Amino acid sequence: MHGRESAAAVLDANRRDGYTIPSATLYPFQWNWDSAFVAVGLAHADPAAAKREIRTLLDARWENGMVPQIAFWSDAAGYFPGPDEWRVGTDRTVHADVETSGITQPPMVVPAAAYVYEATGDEAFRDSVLPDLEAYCEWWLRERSDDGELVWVRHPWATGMDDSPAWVGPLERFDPGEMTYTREDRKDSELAEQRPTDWDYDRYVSLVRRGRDLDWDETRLREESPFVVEDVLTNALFVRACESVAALSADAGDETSAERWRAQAETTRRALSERRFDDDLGLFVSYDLVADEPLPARSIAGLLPTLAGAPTDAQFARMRETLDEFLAYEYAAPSYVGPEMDYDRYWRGPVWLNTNWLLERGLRRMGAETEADRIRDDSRRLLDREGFREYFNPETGAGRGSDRFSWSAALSLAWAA
Ligand code: 9YW
Repeated sequence: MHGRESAAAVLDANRRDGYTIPSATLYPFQWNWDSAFVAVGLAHADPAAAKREIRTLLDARWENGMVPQIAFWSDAAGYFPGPDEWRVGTDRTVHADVETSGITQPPMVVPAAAYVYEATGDEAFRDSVLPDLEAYCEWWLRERSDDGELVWVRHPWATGMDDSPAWVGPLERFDPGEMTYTREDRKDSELAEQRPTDWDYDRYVSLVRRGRDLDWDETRLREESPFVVEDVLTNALFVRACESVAALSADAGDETSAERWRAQAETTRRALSERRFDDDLGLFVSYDLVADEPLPARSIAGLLPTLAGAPTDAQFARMRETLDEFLAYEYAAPSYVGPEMDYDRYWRGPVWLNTNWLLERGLRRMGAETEADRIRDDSRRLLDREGFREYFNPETGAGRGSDRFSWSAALSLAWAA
């Protein structure tokens, strides 16, 4: 049985001082969008913990507005890549002195904070987080957009879908050279086949070292980084982030701000629809700003602009055919469908519950209730069968990656609600 009590027990065990680590065996610090999904799961079950989760993450926000991918609230000696590798220092954060990584993750924290506010109606919480959420959205536009419409990222880890086949093109373009380091995530040799390859990992580490060599200067990184990508999932969540800041601002009585963020959501939504839909593949595709070309791939990320209400009716009709390919598996929805699909390896095919949760919401927004129900039901079946695993084989349902994974436990609570 993997019911409410066991989900709560996993989250309690993974909880530290005001935040929840993704996995005790693998990721022992605070991760950005992991905390956002944890807060969603806790919004009804333990609202005080949900609010703290978001507040603690925002306490790691940089002065320029970026909310980092990792906040190293506890001693990170021996962890790779830890603060010595990122070399960010503690001067960049605005609320707390904490070491962080030098990249961000998809801005799920903004809609998650709005979700927690809707569940609790706690105006003090709203007023405490809104300035940070707005600063984060400002940062995306100021530092990460060439045109004020779509935003870009500069590391596969920042997409949350590290080894997605969509990133092979840009990663192939550069040679990381001889890389010396020890991977933390493959210490357990049984897991080696379920995690990114060394070819990928060398490039992740090389991009970290390039970032720190440029002292995380966004302007220079935009010019010099070999990986600068407009990721469709990040942009879909950016639309949701802008909509959320608009809703919170309106609720707080700031109609000027609300109007501004509503307009920005509309601008990014339209850009996604007009510029990032691939009619051959029948979904949205990311864009490589260095090579100036699209990155065609049947990644689940390409279905998630539904979250932003981005597809036109004609686009969504075409997407339904592609969606059928994702629903053709025993357990929907695989993270990737295509020639390099690998049922057991990370973001190359396994089902993940956070992307399922997002896809379910996206499909409901588009009125596709039957398909949305299927995603929810398959997620529940996986949880019943295997418990709170990190990801799952889409054909056999077998649990993969680490166990007692926080967002899997948290989202099981959301699905039980
Ligand atoms: C990293 C923590 C993170 C997730 C990502 C997943 C993996 C590696 O683990 O990334 O160091 O960020 O791809 O989505 O947030 O669970």
